[in-house]
Amino acid sequence: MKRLALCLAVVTTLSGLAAHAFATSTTSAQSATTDMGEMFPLVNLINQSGLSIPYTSGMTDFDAYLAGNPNHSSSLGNAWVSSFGTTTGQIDFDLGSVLVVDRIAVWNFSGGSTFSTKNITVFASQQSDFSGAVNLGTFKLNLPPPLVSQAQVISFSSTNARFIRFQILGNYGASTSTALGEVAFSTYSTAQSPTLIEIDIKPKSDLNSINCKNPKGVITVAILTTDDFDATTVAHTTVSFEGASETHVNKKSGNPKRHEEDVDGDGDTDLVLHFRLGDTDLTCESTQGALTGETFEGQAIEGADDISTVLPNAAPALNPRSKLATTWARMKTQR
Ligand SMILES: [Ca+2]
Ligand SMILES: [Ca+2]
Ligand SMILES: [Ca+2]
Repeated sequence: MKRLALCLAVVTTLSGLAAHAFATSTTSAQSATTDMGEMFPLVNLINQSGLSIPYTSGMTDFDAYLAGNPNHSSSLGNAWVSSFGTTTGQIDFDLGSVLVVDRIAVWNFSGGSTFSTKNITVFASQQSDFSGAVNLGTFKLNLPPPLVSQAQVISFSSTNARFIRFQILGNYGASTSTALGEVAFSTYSTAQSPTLIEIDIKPKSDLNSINCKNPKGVITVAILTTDDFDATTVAHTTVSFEGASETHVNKKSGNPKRHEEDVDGDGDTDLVLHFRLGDTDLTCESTQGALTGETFEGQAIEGADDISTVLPNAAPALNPRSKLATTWARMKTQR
């Protein structure tokens, strides 16, 4: 168990580095809705209207784009302005698919006006009804100078989200309307950063010994539920263990069977899978088995555990003069 923890720690560090090594994209929401009305249309927030430099949504590097210092014009025709008399409420952005979001660039309304948005609380969810939403924090948007607004970047812990909500708490004093210029998201694909999960090869055994010469042998591997991860969210049909998929299939449908059980007896349900050695890429030299897959939400998962391969029929280490050793030697010559 200690070695497993160490191994996971190393993987975590590498993946942590990777998270900063690859670029994030500048992404526009595909659509947006608001309960605050539209004196000037909401689409002006997500269509790059009024930006001094265009970007290609989902492609342009976020940091490189902002380094070019793109600003937003003060023209009302490039902004969203809420209905007369409504100054607080919410805007929901739909990114079109679940992505990892780590920052948001906001260009406030820059008319030198009390319309400009002041405080917002930002929520992220994978569901359009914002069930299970994560509160990313409350942020104060700066009051831009009269002519143009610069991007203000809101940062938070990376989160998997398709929907982002701005809960608008107030503006810079106008009692008539609230306004914003443009919003763009810093995103990357969830496929680039698998969630590290804990697996247990041969549950109830710490040795995890595998007869590496028996291709028909079935290896049981459990995906454990922990404080951070619910194994029952894993789509078992997507799971691959060293290149093999679940060997127990429904004879009628041919679909892999799903087996949930509390294998470690800690009171929560784990997911148990079975792989035929001959279907895997494991060899007698292997020292570790790795498992990959996806949750029902499409989040990639990854975990590994140590194994010790054993050769079948290896002569037991016996005193060569013992009766058992003699019998063993005779049996071997007879085969
Ligand atoms: Ca705009
Ligand atoms: Ca084990
Ligand atoms: Ca359990």
